[in-house]
Amino acid sequence: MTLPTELVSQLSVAKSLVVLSGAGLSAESGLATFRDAADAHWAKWRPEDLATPEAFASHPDVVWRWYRERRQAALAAKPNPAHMALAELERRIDKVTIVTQNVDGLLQRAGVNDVVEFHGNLFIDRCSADGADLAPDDVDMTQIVPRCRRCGAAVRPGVVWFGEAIPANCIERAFSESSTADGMLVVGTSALVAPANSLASVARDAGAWVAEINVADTAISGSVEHVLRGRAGDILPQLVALLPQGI
Ligand code: BV8
Repeated sequence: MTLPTELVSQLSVAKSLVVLSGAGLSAESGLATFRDAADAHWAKWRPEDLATPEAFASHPDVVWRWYRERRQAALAAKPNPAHMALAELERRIDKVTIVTQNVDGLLQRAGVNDVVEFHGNLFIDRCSADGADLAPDDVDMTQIVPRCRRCGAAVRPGVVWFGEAIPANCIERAFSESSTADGMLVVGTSALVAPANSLASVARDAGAWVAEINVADTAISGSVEHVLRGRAGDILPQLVALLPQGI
């Protein structure tokens, strides 16, 4: 697709950029999204059946089957050209804050150094009793519901479930960087989950330009400056390639 020359100019002179990403960023790595396809997670299950503390309390084995499946899929997946392009942007622009709703770790594997994991990380094992993140030696993975070797409590994945608070440091960084950035790229998110879905309006209200990269319309398409309709793995590398050398 032909990218707007204004966006290329804005990105070329940006001193600070925020990227908000969602499951669509990892779709080309083969990882299922949540809401936008026939094989999406929430097409098969209801969020409240799997991604809530109540679900974990009532059927931790079902929840863990889902997270073990997702851990395996994420480990087998590879960063795609969109992840690599974001790592290149981080190298080229003075200040880049990548806020992701994804929990798959693919941005870090693509070489991105500073990732704000707004919804946590799939690979963290957390004691459900005291909330401590556990080292592998402290986790008994032999049962479908892993146990904390220190206290025997059930172990949970270190992700943020519906009804749980976003980690305070992630909230603080994401909102403060969004309110001061020159621009924001919103990549591969349906923008349906709060409070992540308010970051684009925070940036826009503070005077930043906002560009959305998505294969389909979303809840925020009507309120961003640039709508780039296409796959992240195609558009992001193209955008990076158009930046002048030396930035
Ligand atoms: C909180 C767990 C308060 C981790 C997830 C009623 C109205 C409004 C809000 C609420 C409400 N009731 C409750 C709420 C709040 C709730 C919420 O927003 N609910 C929604 C569903 C209505 N939010 C919360 O509960 C949050 N916490 O508010 O706390 C609080 C404060 C203090 C104290 C206590 C509590 C917590 C939200 C986190 C929930 N956890 N997942 C995991 O297992 O992964 S959310 C889940 O959705 C994932 O994390 C995912 O990242 C996130 C967002 O989805 P997307 O990433 O956007 O994925 P989706 O499939 O939807 O879209 C994919 C997009 O990609 C599509 O647009 C598609 O077109 C596009 N695409 C596809 N392929 C490509 C592509 N784009 C580009 N290229 C491609 N190739």
